Amino acid sequence: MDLKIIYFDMPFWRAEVARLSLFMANIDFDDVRITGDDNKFLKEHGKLKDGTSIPFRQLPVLVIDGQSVAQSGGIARICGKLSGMYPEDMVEAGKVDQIIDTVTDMNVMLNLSMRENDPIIKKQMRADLTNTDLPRYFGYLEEIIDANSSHWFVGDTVTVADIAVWSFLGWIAQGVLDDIPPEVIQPFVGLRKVYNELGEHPLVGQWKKKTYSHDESSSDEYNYDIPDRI
Ligand SMILES: N[C@@H](CCC(=O)N[C@@H](CS)C(=O)NCC(=O)O)C(=O)O
Repeated sequence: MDLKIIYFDMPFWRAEVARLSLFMANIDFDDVRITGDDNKFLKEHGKLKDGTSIPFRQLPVLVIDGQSVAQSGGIARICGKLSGMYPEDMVEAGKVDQIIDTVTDMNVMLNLSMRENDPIIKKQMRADLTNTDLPRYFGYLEEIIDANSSHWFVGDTVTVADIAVWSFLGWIAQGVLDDIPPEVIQPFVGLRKVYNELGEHPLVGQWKKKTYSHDESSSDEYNYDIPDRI
C-alpha cells in the first residue's frame, strides 16, 4: 500500500496523529511537507502541482494508493486502523472518535483567537480560553480518563485518541500561544500522565528527534518543539 501524508512542515496534531501512529507501527509512508507557495497553488486549484487532489483545499490529506482522503478525523481513523491503534469494537471506536472530535473542537476555539486581529479583543479571548474554556474541556477529558481502568483514554493500550491529545497538549505546553500559559494544563493529573507516558515511549522519542524543530527559542505559533514532560 502506498501512503502519503500531506501537511505543512509542523508537528500539529492533525498531521501527527496520522504520522506518528504509522511511524509507531513501522508502516512506511511518504511524509510530504508543503511550502507556502504549494499552499497558494492548492488553494487556487484544489490540487498540488503534481496533480494530487486536495478535496477541501485544506490539509492534512492522506493519499492511499493514489486516492486522496481529507479531514483529520477520517484520516486518524484510517491510520489508526492500519497501525492497530483504533478499536474494532463499535462502542470503543466511538469513544476514540469522541476524543478526536473534542480535540477538533478545542482547536476550533483556539483558531478563533488566532484569526483575531484586534490585540485587545485577542487578549480577552485568550484570557477566556485560559480561565474557562480550556480548563472546562480538560476537565471533561480528565473525567473520561478517570473512568477508564487504564490510564489511556480507551481500552488499555495507546490509541490515536491518546496521540491526538498528546500532540495538542504539547502545542499548549510549549507556550507558543501568547497569553495562554502552559500552566493551564498543570491541574489535570490524568492528562499529564497520558502526555508523559506517551512522550516517554522510545518510538515517540525517535520520531521527535527525527522530525521536530529543536529551536528552543522559537516562539512561532506553528513551528515549535514540544516538551518531553509536562
Ligand atoms: N476540517 C479540516 C480542517 C483542516 C484545517 O483547518 N487545516 C488547516 C491547517 S491546520 C489548513 O489547511 N489551513 C489552511 C486554510 O484553511 O487556508 C480537518 O479536520 O482536517
